[in-house]
Amino acid sequence: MSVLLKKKFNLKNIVVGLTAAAALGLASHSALAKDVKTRIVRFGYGLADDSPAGQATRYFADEVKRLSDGKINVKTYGNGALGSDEQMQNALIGGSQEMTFVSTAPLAGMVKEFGVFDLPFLFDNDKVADYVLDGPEGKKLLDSLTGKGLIGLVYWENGFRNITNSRHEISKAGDIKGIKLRVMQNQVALSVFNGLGANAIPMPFTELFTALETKTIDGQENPLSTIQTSKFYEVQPYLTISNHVYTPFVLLASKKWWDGLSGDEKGIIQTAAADAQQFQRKTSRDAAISSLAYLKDKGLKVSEFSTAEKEKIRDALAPILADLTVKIGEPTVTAILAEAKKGQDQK
Ligand code: TK8
Repeated sequence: MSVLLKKKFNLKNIVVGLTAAAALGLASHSALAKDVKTRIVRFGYGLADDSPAGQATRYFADEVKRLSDGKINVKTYGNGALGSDEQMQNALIGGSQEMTFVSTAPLAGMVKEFGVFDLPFLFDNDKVADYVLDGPEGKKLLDSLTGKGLIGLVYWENGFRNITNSRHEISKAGDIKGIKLRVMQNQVALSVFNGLGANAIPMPFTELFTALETKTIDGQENPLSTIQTSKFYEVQPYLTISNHVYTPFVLLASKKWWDGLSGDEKGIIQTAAADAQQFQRKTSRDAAISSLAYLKDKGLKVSEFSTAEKEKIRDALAPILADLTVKIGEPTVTAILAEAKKGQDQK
């Protein structure tokens, strides 16, 4: 072999070696994993393990493990094993749990402005939701949690909500009248559904399946993937595609815990959180489609609110909107609506 050929050969080897290292993420994590201790992170959540957000939690855990050279071990506990959203929020504040994702609705008990997301028909589609949440107003809300002992890392997606019940078909806004409907625990959700004539009952998600099964309540509302993975379809024969509210999830860390992390460790958690956000949103959106097919296949009677019925809902809520705006905080409602409008105009 000539010297020239030999050189080429060696160079090729080096290039192959470097590519392999990059593919394994070696280049990136050695840079990130400078000041990293061996740690266990307890990550609890309310949904089922196979829900899109449950899958994303394991994706997040794997990313953290990879970026920390196996030093940070995120242990995941699904199905509300560590408690309801509210209980976990409090556990994070107290420092007895490190991480969770919760719906924005129960966060409104702490920062009332999060109630804005329980206003019906705020976002027209998921692109608008992403635009608003990832923009300055979404960030402002996340930052408002710091003073309460929580670090709001990023938004994940719970999704557009749809109504199920065991009483009768709901195809018109008026059909909601008298339905004992479980709602998420805040004033806005409660007022909205009572405003539509339901008998709204606030209840933690962890108690929901049993309450539906025993017919303590008639119905509930959640994204299709939750109706599938939390098995509500087993006890709820009627489904209404209403898409009335888009609920975000907030990926949270305990501030008590966070303040004790090194900069490198915080960087690892933030990088993994952002990567998992991409995965989670895609998984959630794919699931919304596959879950509808699944639920139809299970024999649910599916109805849909027409545009005219959605208009009726808007009209029915008009008289309480001013009061709700005060409850949430007028500047936030105005700012989020303006952002949603901008997001809508963005092509
Ligand atoms: C899961 C809840 C759930 C939410 C609800 O813990 O409470 O209905 O939609 O996803 O956060």
